[in-house]
Amino acid sequence: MRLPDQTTSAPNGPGQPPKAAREDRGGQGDNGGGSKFDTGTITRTKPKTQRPNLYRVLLLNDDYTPMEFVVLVLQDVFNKTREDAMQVMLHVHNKGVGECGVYPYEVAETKVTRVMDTARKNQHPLQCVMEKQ
Ligand code: TYC
Repeated sequence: MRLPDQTTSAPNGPGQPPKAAREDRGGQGDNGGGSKFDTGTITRTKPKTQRPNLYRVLLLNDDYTPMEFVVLVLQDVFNKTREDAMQVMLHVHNKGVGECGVYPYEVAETKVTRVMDTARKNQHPLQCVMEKQ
């Protein structure tokens, strides 16, 4: 014989999501009983590893932007040496796309904006994009 259990028979209050939806989806805590002392605060027992969301900033090739302009942008915006800037520029020129660096979201966004603004001001069609790593 099957007795009614707490989990399935507990009524949901008005406007409350189903009980399962109110609890930690991770299921690691031991406070899921919902006693009258339940504060609704869920304590994670297993520390979650925090990784920053990193974004690759990529430069795209085109037929019109002067090589020297790209090298100067790589030095100025991405703090590359002239030699490294030349190497990245030639890589983009030959392969079509190349990585300028990997950064947290807001840093990557600022660099993309700086490249695009500088290119537009100088009337070059240079394109710079970011993608989640
Ligand atoms: N292909 C360009 C030229 O021949 C040079 C260039 C390199 C343009 C890299 C854009 O991201 C770029 N002048």
